[in-house]
Amino acid sequence: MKRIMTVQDISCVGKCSLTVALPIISAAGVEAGVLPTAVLSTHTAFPKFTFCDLTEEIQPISDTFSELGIDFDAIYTGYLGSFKQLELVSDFIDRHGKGATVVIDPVMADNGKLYSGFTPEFAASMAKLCSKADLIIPNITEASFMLGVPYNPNYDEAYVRELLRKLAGLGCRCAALTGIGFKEDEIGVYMYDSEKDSYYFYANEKLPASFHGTGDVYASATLGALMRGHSTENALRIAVDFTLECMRKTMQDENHRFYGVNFEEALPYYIELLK
Ligand code: PXL
Repeated sequence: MKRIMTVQDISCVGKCSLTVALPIISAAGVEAGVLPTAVLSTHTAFPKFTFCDLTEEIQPISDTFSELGIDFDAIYTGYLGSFKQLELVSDFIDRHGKGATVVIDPVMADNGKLYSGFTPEFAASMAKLCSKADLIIPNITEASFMLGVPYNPNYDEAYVRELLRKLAGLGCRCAALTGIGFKEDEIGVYMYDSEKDSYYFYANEKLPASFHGTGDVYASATLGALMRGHSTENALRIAVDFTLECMRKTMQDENHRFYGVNFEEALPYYIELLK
């Protein structure tokens, strides 16, 4: 069985980061190790939240893994809360990621705006971490902040390709932009593989709603599919279809909450997609 390590926060309620990554990666039949970077009462889109920083734990945990010879088939990073954490995670990848697939989801912004607590300087540092990745999965807002270019929601295909080449210029092997569509009713992913010098675009239906946590669902589902042996292209496609199904399930639930998606009800579909 493959074993991965995912580095991100625990938000106790809010269906994002680790509470999404763990069940999805487990459902893929992959052992999910976790390195929690912080404990929050909820994610930061709630009007009030607690934040317990776990930065001090990262180095001793990493040292202990080194002493025990524990390594991983993949390292997947999500929400990281500080410059110090970026440094420590970079070191963690160097020490424990030899031969591993490194997936970085530079969680920090959406819809043209940084999430609470993030700055453009942090985005520039996250861009440096991205040089270590086999695959990065930003949305177009995160990509724009990392590259220091204005957010342009009225993109065309040429613009997306240019942005992807610039992202690959950060040093990662593959860069994928999420939330991309060229028609009103489509949304999906556009990827550039710098080794093959090839592009891949896949979109499915765009629903008239948006939910928190779908980026984390998307990245986790991609990682699970990669670990199950799917190509980067197939993994990105499976994650689009699964995320859409999660949103459908949420919309069918008339009592759905305002945060998070009903990914739990779509896990059987994910397992089918992975076959
Ligand atoms: O879903 C991304 C995410 C993860 N973790 C925390 C967040 C967010 C988005 O706001 O606040 C703590």
